[in-house]
Amino acid sequence: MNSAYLSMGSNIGNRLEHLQQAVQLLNEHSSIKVLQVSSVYETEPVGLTEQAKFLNIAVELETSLEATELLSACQSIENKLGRMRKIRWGPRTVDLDILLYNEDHIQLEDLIIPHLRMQERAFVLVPLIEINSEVKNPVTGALYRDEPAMQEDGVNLWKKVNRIEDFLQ
Ligand code: GSY
Repeated sequence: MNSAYLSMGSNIGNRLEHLQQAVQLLNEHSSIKVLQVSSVYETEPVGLTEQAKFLNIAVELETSLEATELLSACQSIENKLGRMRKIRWGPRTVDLDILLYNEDHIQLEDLIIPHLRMQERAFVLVPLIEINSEVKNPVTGALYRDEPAMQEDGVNLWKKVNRIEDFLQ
């Protein structure tokens, strides 16, 4: 069985509902089991700053899928939820990014793991550290909780989540 961490974000429409539906669809996949969901954080947009605030979460899962198969599963969930992303770095209905897959270092054209620049983004790190404070960059061995980006502003607790069941209801 493989272990993976995902980051999810939404800044269009009913942001919480999009994240809930994405987690539900992941969990309904016959080869994926969602183990943990972080609290929901409202975050200032990074990249294109003139857009609505995001809701972001991190998810831990186990899966028998290979990393590329997990990527396809994530993309099909994005498509099912009507992902709109007309502008690069711009608003999106829901975004599912694979952050870590086991301790693998993957460099394919469409899949880079650890996720590129994840260590520079508080909106990724804060939810991730909430579900596992010991998680390390598999390439450098550095603890993600020690990254300077963890100290940045712009990531605020929006909804505390203690159990997956609470998140999905
Ligand atoms: O990389 C994911 C999409 N995205 C986000 C996001 O999820 N949250 C915040 N706060 N800013 C973002 N900029 C982009 S692009």
